[in-house]
Amino acid sequence: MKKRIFSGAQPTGQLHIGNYLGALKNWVALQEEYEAFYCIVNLHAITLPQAPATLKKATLDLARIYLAAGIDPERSTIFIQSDVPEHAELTWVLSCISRMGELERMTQFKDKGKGNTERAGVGLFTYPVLMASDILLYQTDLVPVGQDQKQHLELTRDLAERFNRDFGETFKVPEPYIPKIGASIKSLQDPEKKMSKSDENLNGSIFLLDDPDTITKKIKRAVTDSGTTVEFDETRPAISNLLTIFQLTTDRSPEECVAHFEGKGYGHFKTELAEVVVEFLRPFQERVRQYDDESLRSILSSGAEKARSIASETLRAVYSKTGIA
Ligand code: ATP
Ligand code: LTN
Repeated sequence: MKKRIFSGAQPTGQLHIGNYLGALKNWVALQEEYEAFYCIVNLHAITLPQAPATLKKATLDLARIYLAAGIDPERSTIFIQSDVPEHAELTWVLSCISRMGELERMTQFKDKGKGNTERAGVGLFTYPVLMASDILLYQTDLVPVGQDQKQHLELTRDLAERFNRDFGETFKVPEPYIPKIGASIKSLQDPEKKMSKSDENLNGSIFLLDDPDTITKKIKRAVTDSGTTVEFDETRPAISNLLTIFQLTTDRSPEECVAHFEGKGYGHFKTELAEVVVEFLRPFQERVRQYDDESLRSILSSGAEKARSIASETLRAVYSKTGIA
């Protein structure tokens, strides 16, 4: 039996190169070896306000992006979270064994709630419990995510262990898969912050669907550190971040990248990086246009059916162990 992986992204905003290098790229690579479930987490999306029509469109567009990135629907299951009602149902049960204190410690809640707990939505607070349900319903072995999701993964493991201890062995306790390089791509405008879909400064992110001109402008405008050499250097986070993007989009070793730019300055480096990123995204952008809504709907509907057959079995076990059914 193949081991199982589960991951998801929210249909909010536009996907950026950080989402791709930190997560999607690994989803594609891992589907060879694992039985994979890739979810479009629309229920997570509404933890912050979304315009209904925009959310609907973004949900289908994200399926298009999964496919264009190389997720093969013949091999992996792609589905929309709300098509499998078990996700919301298990969330209720798990929220009854979650503690206020542990959810209060989640840094994403503090960041996205902007520190104002009085006004933050309850859904934003319980967001990690829904994420734990996503993962645990599929008896997942491995969860490929970026660095920002590590804490949510730890909570998921704690909830699985607590439930197993209190009600008997029910859930597999999943492991995170966080890449060594690229797990936290930084904003081009502020290398102290991660590249984020919700960043108001659009110049900080290279979106997967940005046109060549926009990509080139954003890279040319990217902040750099003092110093002139193109090297990985912890004290120069801006250049290190750009070099990481170069490394991952050209599939070279760090040493090769540094050697390649020896004796060259920031200007030369940025010009070449822009060319590389444009060419890297070009075939992806061509593929995105290939999927019509009809074929997407058909892929998502078979995905939901497959997902549901597994999720319902886990939920049945949970209801039986807790005395609900
Ligand atoms: P936001 O960027 O607004 O914080 P998000 O992280 O909630 O959005 P999702 O689309 O749900 O965005 O994330 C999809 C995946 O991309 C997750 O696994 C997440 O860890 C990863 N990811 C997000 N930002 C980065 C980044 N800057 N570098 C590497 N991986 C990232
Ligand atoms: N919280 C994640 C998205 C997400 C997810 C999941 C990732 C929701 N459910 C289950 C992995 C497994 C984020 O990236 N913002």
